[in-house]
Amino acid sequence: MKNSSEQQPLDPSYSTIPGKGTEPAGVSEIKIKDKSKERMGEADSAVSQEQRSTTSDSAKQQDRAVNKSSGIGNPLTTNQGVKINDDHHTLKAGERGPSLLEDFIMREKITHFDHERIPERIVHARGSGAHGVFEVTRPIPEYTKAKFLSEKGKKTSVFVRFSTVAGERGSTDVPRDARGFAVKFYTEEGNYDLVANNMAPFFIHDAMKFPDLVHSLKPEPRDGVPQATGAHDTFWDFIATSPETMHMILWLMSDRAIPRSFRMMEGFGVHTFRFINDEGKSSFVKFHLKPKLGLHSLAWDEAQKISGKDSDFHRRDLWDAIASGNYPEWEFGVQIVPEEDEFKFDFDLLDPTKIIPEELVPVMPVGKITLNRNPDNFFAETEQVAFHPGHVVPGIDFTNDPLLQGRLFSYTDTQLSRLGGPNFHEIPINRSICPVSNNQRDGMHRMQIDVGETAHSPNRISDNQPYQVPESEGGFVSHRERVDGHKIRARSKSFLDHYSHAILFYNSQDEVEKQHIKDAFSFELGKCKRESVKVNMLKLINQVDEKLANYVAYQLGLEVPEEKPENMQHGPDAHPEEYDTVFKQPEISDSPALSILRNNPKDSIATRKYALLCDDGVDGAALRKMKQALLDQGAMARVVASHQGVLQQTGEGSDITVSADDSLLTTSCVLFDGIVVLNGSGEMVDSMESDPRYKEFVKDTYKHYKPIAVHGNALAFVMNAIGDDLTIEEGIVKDGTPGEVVEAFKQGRFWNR
Ligand code: HDE
Repeated sequence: MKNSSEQQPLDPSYSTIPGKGTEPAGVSEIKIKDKSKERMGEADSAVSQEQRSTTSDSAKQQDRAVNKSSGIGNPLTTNQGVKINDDHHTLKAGERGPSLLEDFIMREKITHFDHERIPERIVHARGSGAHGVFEVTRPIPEYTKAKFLSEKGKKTSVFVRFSTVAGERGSTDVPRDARGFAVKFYTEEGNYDLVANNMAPFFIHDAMKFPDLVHSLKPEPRDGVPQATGAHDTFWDFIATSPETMHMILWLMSDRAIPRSFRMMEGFGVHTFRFINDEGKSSFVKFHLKPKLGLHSLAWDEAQKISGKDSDFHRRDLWDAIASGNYPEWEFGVQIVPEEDEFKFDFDLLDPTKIIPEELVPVMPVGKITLNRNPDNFFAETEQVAFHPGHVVPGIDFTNDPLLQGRLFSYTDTQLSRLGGPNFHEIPINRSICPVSNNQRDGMHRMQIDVGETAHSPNRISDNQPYQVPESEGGFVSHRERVDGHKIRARSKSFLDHYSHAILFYNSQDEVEKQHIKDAFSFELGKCKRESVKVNMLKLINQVDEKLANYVAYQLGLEVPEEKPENMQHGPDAHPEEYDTVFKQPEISDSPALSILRNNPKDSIATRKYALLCDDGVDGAALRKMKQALLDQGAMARVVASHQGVLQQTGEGSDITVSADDSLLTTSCVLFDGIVVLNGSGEMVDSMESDPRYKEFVKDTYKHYKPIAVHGNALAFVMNAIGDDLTIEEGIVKDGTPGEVVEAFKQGRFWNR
C-alpha cells in the first residue's frame, strides 16, 4: 500500500465514486445505439414493451434506459436539435452593443432555466432516493394473490424515497421528525406503492385534520420560523388540544425521530390494509420493514450539530453506502389478522393511532428489499417520483381507516400541481413496467401518441378495445365489504382511548430511552413561548406518566396542573359524552419490540464511520494497522489531522506515505461513530493539546456516548479533554489491540456514561 488514502473505500466529496452502485446502467447500452436515436421516444424502439414487462430485478432498469442520455460524444444542440456554435455569448449588436431579441439560442436557454423548479411536496419535501430490488423469501399465496409475493426467489424492482416531514426541500436531514419511507414496487401487475413512515402510529384519526396538523407543524405563518421542527407554539398548541396525538408524540420524542441513518430505521405501513387471496378471502395486514443493520440513533446534541456541519448527512450516508457496495437491506414483513378476529383486540384495527403489538401478532418475514443503485439524476427520479397509497395491485386492498381513506384522495391531487398535470404516470420513474392502455387522453405533457379512432367505451368501432379484464384474468375487483350506516360526521367510540398505547410505548423503553424522551419534551416545550401551551401539554403528558410530567414541569419551571386535558375534537352541536376520552390500560404491559436499545445489535461495525485522529508526527505503522483492521470489518475510516494531505510520521515504515483525508476544518466528530486517537511524537501530542479543536473533537465524541480508542502518549491528552478523570472507563479503550478496539466499537454507544 503506497498511500493510506488509497485504501479508503469512500470519497467524502459528492462526486461519483467508482463502485458497483454508481455504474450508470443503460448508458453503455445507449452508447452503442445509433446516436440519433438517443433522444427520448426514438430510443423506445430499441427496448420493446414486451422486453420491459419482464419481471426481474432489472426490469425497471431496462425501462429507464429508454430515457437516459449522457450527452457524451454528442454535439451541443438547441431543444430543436440545431447544432450550437457558441453558447457562451449572447448575440449583440457590436461587442459593446445591446443584446438582440432574435437570439433564439439565448432565449431558449434562459427560458428553460427560469422554469427549472417545480413546487416542492407540501409535506416530505426533503428526501433522498435509491433503486433496488425486492426478493420473496416466503411466498404467501394463502393470504394474497398479489403476484409479486407469490413465489420464493421472485424479484421485483423497487424505488425507495426516504424523507423528513416538516422541513422545506433544502432543510437539514437530521431534525427531530418522523421519516417517510416510501417504496414503489414495479410489479408485473402494475405499480404497488407502500407509502410508509419510520413510526408505526400516526398523529390523528381523520384525514380532515391533516391540514391543521401540518399548518401547525410548518414554520409559523407570520415570520416563517422555525424551519423543519415542531419545537414552537403552533405545533404544541395543536397537540395539546388533540389528545389522540399522544401515542405518536411519544414516538416523536423518542430516539426514533433522530435516526443515525436511513439504513438503520424501521418502516411501518401505519394503516391496517387488506390482503385478498385467490378465493377472495380477506385478511387484515400491517406492513413492516426491518433494517438488517438494526436500529441506531443519534444523540440530540449531536443531531443539532450535524445540521450545521453537514445538513446532507443522511443523503450522503445513503449515497456513499450504495456507491461503495454496502447495499442497505430491510426485511419486509407482515402482521396478519384473520378477518374473523377483527374485534378480538382492545383497540380498533381501523384506528391509525394504534399499533398491533408484535408480542400479540408476530411479524412474519416474507421478503427482503436491497437498495443497490443510486439514482442517475436527482430531479428526474427522486424529485419526480410520485407515490400514492392508492397504487395497489390485485391481492391488496384498503380498510375503512378514515386516515387512509383521505390519503386515497390526496396523493393524486397533489401531483397535479406538483408535476404539472395528469400525465405524471408517464414520467420514467413513475412508469409501470407493464403495458398501460385506456381511454384517458391528452393533457399537459402527454408523451404517449395514442393511435386509433376511438377513445370511448363501450365501442363497436374498435371492437370494444381496450377490453375490461375478468377477475380470473387479473382484473382488479374491490373487496366486497358490506357497508351500511347513516351519513354522519363523527368519530367511532372505539377510537376514544387516547393513552393506552402511549403508555405501552413509554413503559417499553429502557431507562436511557425514557431519559431521552424526558429531555426531548423539555427541549421542545422549552422552545414554546406561551405558558398556556406548555401547561396544556403537561396535562396531557400526565395522562401517560406522572413522573414524566413532573420531570418536564420542573424543567419548564411549572407545576403539573390537576385538571384533565382539554377536549376540543368536536363540532358545536356534539354531545361531549360522544367524545369523552376512554381511559384504558394497555392490553400488554411491555413490548420490547418498541425499544431501540433493547433490540440494538452489537455484532458488527460494518458501514460505520470512524475517525483516526492524529497530526504530523503520528506513528504511521500503528495508523495503517488500525485503519486496515477497521476496513477489514467493513467499516469506513478516515484520517483526520490539522491539515489535509501527507503527514510526517514517526516509527517504522515511515517511507510509506500517510495522508490526512480530512482536516479539522473540513470535518467534525459528529460525522463519525467513534474515534481512534493515535500514538505519535511528543510534538504531535503537544500540538494537539494546544489546538482547542482537537480537544472539542474528543470531548464531543465522549459527550455523544461514542467509543474512543487511545494509544500511547495521547492518553493524557484524551483523558484531560473528556474531564480530567483517569478512572473513566466506559467506552474508552486504552492501548487496545485492533481486535479490542473493534469489539468496543461494536457496542455502538455507551449511553450509561
Ligand atoms: Fe402523506 N402525503 N398524507 N402520510 N406521505 C404526502 O404526497 C397526506 C400520511 C407519506 O417520498 C403528499 O406526493 C394526507 C401517513 C410519505 O414522495 C400528500 C394524510 C403516512 C410521503 C400527503 C397523510 C404518510 C407522503 C405530499 C392524512 C405514513 C412522501 C407529496 C390523511 C403511513 C412520499 C406527495 C414521497 C407525502 C398527504 C398522512 C406518509 C400531500 C392527506 C399516515 C412517506 O399527498
